[in-house]
Amino acid sequence: MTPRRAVAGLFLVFALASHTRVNAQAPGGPVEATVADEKGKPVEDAVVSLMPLGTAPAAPAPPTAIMDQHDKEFVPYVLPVYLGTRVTFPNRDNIRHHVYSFSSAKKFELPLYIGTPAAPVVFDKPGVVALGCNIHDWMLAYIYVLTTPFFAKTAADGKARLEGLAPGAYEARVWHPRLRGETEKTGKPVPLAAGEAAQVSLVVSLKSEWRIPRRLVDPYKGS
Ligand SMILES: [Cu+2]
Repeated sequence: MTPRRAVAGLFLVFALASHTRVNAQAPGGPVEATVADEKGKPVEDAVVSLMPLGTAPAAPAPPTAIMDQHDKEFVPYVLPVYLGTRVTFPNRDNIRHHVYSFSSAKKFELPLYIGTPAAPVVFDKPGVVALGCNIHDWMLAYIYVLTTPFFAKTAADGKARLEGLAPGAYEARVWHPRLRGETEKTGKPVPLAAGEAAQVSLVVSLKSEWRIPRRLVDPYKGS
């Protein structure tokens, strides 16, 4: 074999080896999730998560997320985050807000401020954190802290899409601010094969809406 052929042969072996390796790591999914209520109406702002049933995935580096305050509302209404996420609370209004939570998953307070508080708030306990503002009673939002990095929030059509998953066995769960019952009991198995999409439909029972209508308490908001 000439040296040139040997080099070409080596390259081919290397290319085949790396190709095989890529195949072995081909991701599963995407997973298309649909959330509806008992009447079949799509549910927006539901958090669909996938709990790995086998070996736990490598934990990602502590992520960051943003909970805005804009036009005297929290944006978004529901913010799902992975355990350990650092969340900043920028105030985009030219008036002051006073953000607080009494939830056991994270009790904290950001006293009256304008702009962005210097230190983010770290969400290091799983569960539901209900946010409020001391000045504006109607301001309400939720940070939902998950123990899995695989989650997505449903849009107005009740659909959420999860990507970048390793093949394996998962359990799909759903959470919503008005969910009746426990998220742990919403579980549905989702087997995920390499390179194959999967679908999961989740039906939830929701409590009725209890938010204070802003127009009743905000003198500056049109009737
Ligand atoms: Cu406020």
